[in-house]
Amino acid sequence: MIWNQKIECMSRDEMRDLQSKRLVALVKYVYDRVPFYKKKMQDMGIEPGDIRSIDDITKLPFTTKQDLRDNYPYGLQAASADDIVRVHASSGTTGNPTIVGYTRKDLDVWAECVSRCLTAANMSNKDTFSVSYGYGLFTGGLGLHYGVENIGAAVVPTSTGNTEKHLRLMRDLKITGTAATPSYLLYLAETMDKLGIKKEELSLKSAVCGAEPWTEEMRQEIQQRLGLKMFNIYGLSEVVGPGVSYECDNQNGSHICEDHYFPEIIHPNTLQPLPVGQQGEMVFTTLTKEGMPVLRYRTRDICSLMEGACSCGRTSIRMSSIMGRSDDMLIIRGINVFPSQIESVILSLPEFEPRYMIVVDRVNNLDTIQVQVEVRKEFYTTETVGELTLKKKLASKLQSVIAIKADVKIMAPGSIDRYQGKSVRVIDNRPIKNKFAQ
Ligand code: DLL
Repeated sequence: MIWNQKIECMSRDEMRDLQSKRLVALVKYVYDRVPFYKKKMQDMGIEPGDIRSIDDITKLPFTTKQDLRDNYPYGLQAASADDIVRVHASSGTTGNPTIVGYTRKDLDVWAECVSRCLTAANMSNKDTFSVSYGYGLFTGGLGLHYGVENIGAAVVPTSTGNTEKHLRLMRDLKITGTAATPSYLLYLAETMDKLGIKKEELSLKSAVCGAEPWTEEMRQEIQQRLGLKMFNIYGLSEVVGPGVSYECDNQNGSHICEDHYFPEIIHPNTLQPLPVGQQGEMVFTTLTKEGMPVLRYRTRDICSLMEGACSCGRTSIRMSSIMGRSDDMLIIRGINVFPSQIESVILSLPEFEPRYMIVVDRVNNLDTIQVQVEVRKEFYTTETVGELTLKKKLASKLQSVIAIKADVKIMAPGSIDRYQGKSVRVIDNRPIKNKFAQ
């Protein structure tokens, strides 16, 4: 089934024309409304008239997460405040979070893209669908929610946590589809084993998974354990949220909603565009966004583009799965964590040395994070009570900043490896590293 036959199966030439028309309008729109882009373009010696087709996109400036932070909160917003109807925010590092405002039309486009994804995952108005992404500033929960309603399926907004209740609802409401991080689905499978619930007691057909990288091995295991088919959904809050691209029944690359989000692959160091098929950093331009459009936003996600019609009938360009990230952001259970956030917490407490090691692992299919940190001599104690107090203090402060629970391991003074050159602060033992090996 295809949600929007006209767009999803459009000829390549027609799509190029549509993208060109939209890019020309977008560039004029941001030049007139966002001083940041006007200045960037002026500095590069270009003006809106120089952009005549989608092929001119490489003349335009890039946008980075840092640009969004530097212009916190609304510096890159193009629509007037009166027209903004929703605001999401992505996790901040030590600095400002990134704020994204949406107009009514932006929300409609978002629901349209998520509808394409859900339809590709064989969901329709006959289905009951639970959304296990967090509802809140994170775009996962509400992003999926309105897509499910838009296709006429019944949405069950379970959100995160409360897995036993979710399982009971899955069984009793005959839920046929769910959206979750892959690691949550594995956790769900484990909980079923613990409670003695068999997959045959559930009616699950499809799962729409994203927000973190996952392997084919993980897909096979989840599909087998839950008796469903797993479909990738990709997206990022700065561009819109989930629904930038999605998998079809062929599970061979994710179809990009390229009438709204124009993809390019660049070399992360030289910033030069790379040919289709080559691996590099994904860059998106939001062709139709009103609230906070972005020109050539550097996602830091490493993947490649795949051309050629898919046997599902869709003609849109596809992207491979994400191989890693070109920066050092860790994604732990779908939540973005920056080592710098952890460092700043450690540095804010007088009891600790700025010597630490972050160990990320996957235990029983769930991401874990351990922060090993050296205690200053004057605070060091081998007494259990004293150690526990230190542990608790750091753990609770960390949780309030990174929004997930970290296991704190108190280390004796001088016990963490010292490095002469660049220090190693993160050990990621998971099967997929979220870091681009440069
Ligand atoms: O994670 C939006 C989302 C929610 C996507 C629910 C899919 C499902 P952010 O919190 O801004 O937004 O994080 C965006 O997460 O740049 C990727 O590194 C990673 N990511 C998102 N989807 C996938 C995926 C949401 N399907 C960052 N595969 C992105 C691999 C993904 N990584």
